[in-house]
Amino acid sequence: MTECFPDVDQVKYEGPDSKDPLSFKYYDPERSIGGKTMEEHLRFSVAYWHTFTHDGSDPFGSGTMRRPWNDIADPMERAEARVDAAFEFMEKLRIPYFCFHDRDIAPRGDSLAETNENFDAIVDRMQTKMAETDIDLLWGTAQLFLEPKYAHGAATAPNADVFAHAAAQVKQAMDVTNRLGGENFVFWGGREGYKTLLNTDMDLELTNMGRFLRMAADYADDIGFDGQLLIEPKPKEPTKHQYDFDAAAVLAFLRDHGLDDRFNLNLEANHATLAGHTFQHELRYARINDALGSIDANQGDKLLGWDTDQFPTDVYATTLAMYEILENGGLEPGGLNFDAKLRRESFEPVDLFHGHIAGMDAFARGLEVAHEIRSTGEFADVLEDRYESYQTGIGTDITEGRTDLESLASYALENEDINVRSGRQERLKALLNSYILES
Ligand code: XUL
Ligand code: CO
Repeated sequence: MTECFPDVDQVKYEGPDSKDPLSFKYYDPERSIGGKTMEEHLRFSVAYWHTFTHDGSDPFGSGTMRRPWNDIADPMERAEARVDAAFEFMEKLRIPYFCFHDRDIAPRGDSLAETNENFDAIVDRMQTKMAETDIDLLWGTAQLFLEPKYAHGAATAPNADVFAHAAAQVKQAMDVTNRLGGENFVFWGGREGYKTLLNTDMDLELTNMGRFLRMAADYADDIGFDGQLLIEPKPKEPTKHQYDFDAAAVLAFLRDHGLDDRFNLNLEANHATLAGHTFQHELRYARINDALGSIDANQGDKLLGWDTDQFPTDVYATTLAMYEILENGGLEPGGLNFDAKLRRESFEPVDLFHGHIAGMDAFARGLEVAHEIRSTGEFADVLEDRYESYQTGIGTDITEGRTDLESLASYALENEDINVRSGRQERLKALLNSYILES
């Protein structure tokens, strides 16, 4: 078959001085940092839906993306051509992973049985391509939000037939993910939320979501799927209030339903900002709760309040994200999936390369800087100093559980000469800048 990207050769590392826009300036897959190669640290993945399926349409205009493989009239032939385009693209960028929703890769049929057949046939083609290349599946997921039947949700829908249909879809998507050796399976609660509480039985909906996830985890065990199960938080869009609001809300939900041992979190940068958090906040919250599973890498726009899913280019943010990932001991079996799409004005196929190269370089540079910050230990020392009072005396009495309000009140009466120190925020931000700009 003819190439889909004939004007692009293998993209290689050429270093920061290269003037070739189709080269990596910072991402050098082979380079070792702290005992692992960049490729092993970063575990980059392409999002099939944004990169190969999305046409660039928005609520104000139709598709703009020039995608030769999507011009084929027959839906199955189009889906096959898309697989070929995807593998050519990933090989040219040397991206080791991809992620998909069941409905991104194959067309719906006239019945669920026919849809499942289409899905299996396209998966066969993917399986062949995966065997011929070094490309693996980071995660699969079921698309439980596009069809009209999911207007009120899937697992939290008011209609039990919808709940059953969603279960059938998850079963099939999990079978396929398992067949392809997928390393994770993701649940993003597309329409699991509400628009108005006036028509919503929140208690039943949340309990049903717990039941649904329990059945999914049991099914994963039944079929011997040993990948990681992940929930992806998002506070709003498409619903006004999504149940999986943020990392804290999802962890509370999982604990409430006894599911916290089975699920970790897939955290997305733009979802964090929609929730009013930094990406670093979400990563930190998950990390300290041993629940940081994987990442959907992108960024929002400070001037727009929605999920713009832009390619991540903010090195400040990627540095802080990589700091959390390194502190977490890495992401494996998770990875760094570019859940990012081109602006609809960037419609040429080559823009797909520019977007991914920009994101890969931003994370590679973030990795370098974060590693340097950890090696010098300057920021770790700041924390140690700041919390020093918990290392001795009354501090260890508190942390080791030897105090109560009465003993603390007696202590406070005798110790009113309290030494409160400056937080030195501005100094620390300048220090971080010096690592980003100079290390
Ligand atoms: C939606 C989103 C999804 C999930 C997978 O905002 O991020 O694409 O990543 O369903
Ligand atoms: Co996502």
